[in-house]
Amino acid sequence: MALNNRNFGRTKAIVAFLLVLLLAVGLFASCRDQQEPGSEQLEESGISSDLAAIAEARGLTPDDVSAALKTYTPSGTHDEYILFASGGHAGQVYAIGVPSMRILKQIAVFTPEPWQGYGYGAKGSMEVLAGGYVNEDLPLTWGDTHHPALSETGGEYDGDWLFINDKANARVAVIDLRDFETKQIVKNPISLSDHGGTFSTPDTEWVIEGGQYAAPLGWSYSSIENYRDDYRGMITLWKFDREAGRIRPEESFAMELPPYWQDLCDAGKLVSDGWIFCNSFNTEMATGGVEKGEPAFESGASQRDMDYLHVINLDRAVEVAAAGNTTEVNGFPVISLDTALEEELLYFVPEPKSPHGVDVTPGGEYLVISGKLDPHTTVFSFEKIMAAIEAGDYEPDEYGVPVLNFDSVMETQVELGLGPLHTQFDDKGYAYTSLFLDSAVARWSLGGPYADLNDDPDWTLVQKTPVHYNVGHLVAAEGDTVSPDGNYLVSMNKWAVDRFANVGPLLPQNFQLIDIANPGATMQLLYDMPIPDGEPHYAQIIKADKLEPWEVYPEVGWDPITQSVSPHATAAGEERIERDGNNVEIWMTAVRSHFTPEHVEIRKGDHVTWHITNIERAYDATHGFTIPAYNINLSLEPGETETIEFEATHDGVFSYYCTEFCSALHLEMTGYLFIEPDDSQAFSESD
Ligand code: RUQ
Ligand code: CUA
Repeated sequence: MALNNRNFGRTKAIVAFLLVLLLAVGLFASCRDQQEPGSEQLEESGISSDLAAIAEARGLTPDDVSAALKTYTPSGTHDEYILFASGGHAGQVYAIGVPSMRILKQIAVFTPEPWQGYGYGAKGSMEVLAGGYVNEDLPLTWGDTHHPALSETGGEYDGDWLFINDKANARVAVIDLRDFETKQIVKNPISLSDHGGTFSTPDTEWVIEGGQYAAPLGWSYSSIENYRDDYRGMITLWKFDREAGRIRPEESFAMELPPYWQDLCDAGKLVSDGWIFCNSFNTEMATGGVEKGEPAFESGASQRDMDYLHVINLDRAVEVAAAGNTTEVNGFPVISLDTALEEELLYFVPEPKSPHGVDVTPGGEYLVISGKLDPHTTVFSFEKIMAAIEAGDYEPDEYGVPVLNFDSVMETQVELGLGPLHTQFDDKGYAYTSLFLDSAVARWSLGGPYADLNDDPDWTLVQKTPVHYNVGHLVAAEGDTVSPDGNYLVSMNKWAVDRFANVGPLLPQNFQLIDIANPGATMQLLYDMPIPDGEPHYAQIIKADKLEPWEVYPEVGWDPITQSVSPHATAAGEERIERDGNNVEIWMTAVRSHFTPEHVEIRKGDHVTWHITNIERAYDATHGFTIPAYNINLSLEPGETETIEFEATHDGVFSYYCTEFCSALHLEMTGYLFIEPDDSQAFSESD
């Protein structure tokens, strides 16, 4: 059979390729430190002169060739990991294969996206987007995505859900990893600004959204003169209902915090499960006004040597909220700062100096915090924090929040370099910290329970690798779980400068893949990947085999928002058009290569409700559907039913057609929408 022949041919090709690989890896391992093109060594060792010639012709060093061998992913083979990366102010999320660094999908989240039919008429997606509006009069068509969080079970990514925040408007989105589509956007009811989100608790009961720029809670107004009294920070805990696949705003709550600018958060895990950690900057409470001769925020917010890590007792906060010990802001339950103090929910730990990331070690024992203006990374001990709380080893700050004694809770400080930001972990007792000002990634060894996992001295910088340039976040494989994998690290660089061909003054971002598998070897830079979109903030990398997305929707007539069969599912032969006064309802099917019906006749002024079912069951047999002039474009994946609703405000003849090249007769997959004038005016005059 043809299939078997093809498989046999492929097996032969793979065997041959592996042989070449083995030879090449062995050869290049022996000349690892050579930086000059390696063709002579290649030929001396008697290996294929073809490969040597290619390397020479392309000017490749042995390191280059080994990087190519480690990342090359032959056609038809799949990546070991999937990276979910924020698309920054493009408002989207990227799914990227690792180690190939091939873009697999851009998932539309806060920004309408026509290929996926997201926000161009499909009713479900329009409602998802509208769910995140601050105000119906001010539709939002973008977001600033920062931190994607995979759902977890027992502290391990489970591959079911993905969450992400919108810093610009303080919103949180829920993406279903069965179909990689956004199902829900919730607007934060008390804040217009967030940053410390999203982070998942170890069993995804709660999705964390920490605030950023303090303001009066509930989107209200107060003059900047009243900053200390009226402006506040916040943290919001969104309850996630796994069965429904939705955040439950009615079971969620927030906590009022002092008007420091809360920054990154992380959930405790294992020994620290049930606690949340968020750092902050601008504990100076600088209020800006450089144009009035006041110190600019950048200097005003950088005066103090210490800012505050917020240590929040989540388990107890949940009880306090459940007991109704809250006040309502914009209809949303908020634990007031007074209540948080009475109930002993909130403590501060001094942290140097204008910190950015807070990262909890895999076992939950330590919190790693880097001060942007301090060359050290500071490690705090959860055990020592608990002991200091127990012993009452603290002094109140201006708002009465207990500030623990720094020396009592600090485990150690490790000098890493300039501008340390974020930290990730591997399976061999190392931490990896991004150094923004150095444009480097530092590998350093952990101590405590991690000490025996490697031979390096505890809490010590081991190695630095330059990256290009201005690294923000970095992400390691399964790096936020209780059992990181190591293997790969991606450095998410804000600047690309000279790394790619010049495409004009707006440059792509640069993701750099780094091999961290071998603790004895230097970290090896493997691949530069341009991201032609918003600034990369955070990402998470999951083992690909944990994801089980559908190939086609489970049944024909599937509504991807409810994830069940739509009441408007239409089978072949059931297509029809019904009129009730000015309301016209259409049930249409799509299959290669026609829509049924092909003529839709309505009148100007009609209200149109139009259901389309893709009745295909074949993998990848997606159809599109567009109506000119009405800003409508759908993507109908196999089995999917979509509904559009619009007012026929303009008459004319509109040829709707399939926007996915689905078949040889794709161009014929079309039809006419006739909108008859209510009088004899033509389309151009019908306004
Ligand atoms: S950010 S580059 Cu997480 Cu929003 Cu640090
Ligand atoms: Cu269906 Cu093209």
